[in-house]
Amino acid sequence: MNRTLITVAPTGAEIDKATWPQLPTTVEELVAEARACEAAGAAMIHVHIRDGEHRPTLDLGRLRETVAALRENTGLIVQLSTGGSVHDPLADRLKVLDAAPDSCSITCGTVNFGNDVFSNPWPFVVDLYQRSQAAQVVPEFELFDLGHVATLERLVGEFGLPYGGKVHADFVLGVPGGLPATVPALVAGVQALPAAVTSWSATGIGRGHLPVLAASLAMGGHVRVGMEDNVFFAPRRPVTGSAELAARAATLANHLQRPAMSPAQARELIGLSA
Ligand code: KMH
Ligand code: ZN
Repeated sequence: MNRTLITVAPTGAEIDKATWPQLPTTVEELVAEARACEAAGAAMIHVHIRDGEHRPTLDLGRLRETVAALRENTGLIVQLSTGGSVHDPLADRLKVLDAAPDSCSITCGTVNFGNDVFSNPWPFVVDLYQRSQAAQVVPEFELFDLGHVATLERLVGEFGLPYGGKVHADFVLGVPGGLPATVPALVAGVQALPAAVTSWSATGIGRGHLPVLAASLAMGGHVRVGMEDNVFFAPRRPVTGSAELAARAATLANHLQRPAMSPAQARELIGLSA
């Protein structure tokens, strides 16, 4: 059966805990949210962590503790963000791999990020990619713009396949500065994907969340949901958490006869089964 990988991104680096108290920022809150999302149909978790004041951090000890807690309490594939926040130094972002996750995000280029810049210069992307190969961590290539698709093709062409032999990409649409969260933008991105890509998913930030979710499912893609990308379940109705977003994605996937895949099936999809 043609199944759907649901990835949940419950925290991110941009949403403020004071405004959104349902945002999971402690290890305990993250584990509870992860368990609820797994029960709802998620198979992978994209993780950003926060410090004791709920601010984004890349503290290695905290990252290791988080990976261990998620592995102990869930069956989810644990993907650590190497994107961090726009303020994180590149050197700290490289060190994320030392926390030995199953998977890591690799963003394939620099992009304006609202009033900030999310910096991913080519030499950094190459360094991070080669480190992921050496550390045997399966990357997910984050694509915010069409140029990132071209960079992904160059990366795999020059440096070979990722650890595990599969190429899984994720469109993050709707960041001010990148591709918009619209169906035509998703179609353009998917049409530009290099042949090396073996699976792709998509998420739309904010209002474009549902059109991107539905289009991705209809096009045979996979989906990412969660408070990193979307804090409203409907207009003027804040989410209670990421689990209801995962549940809605699973319901829609069922309707399209592409039910959610298990973590074991997702491992096979992205090259983690070996
Ligand atoms: N927080 C953004 C600046 C990733 O996780 O790899 C970067 C981001 C991408 O969220
Ligand atoms: Zn992220």
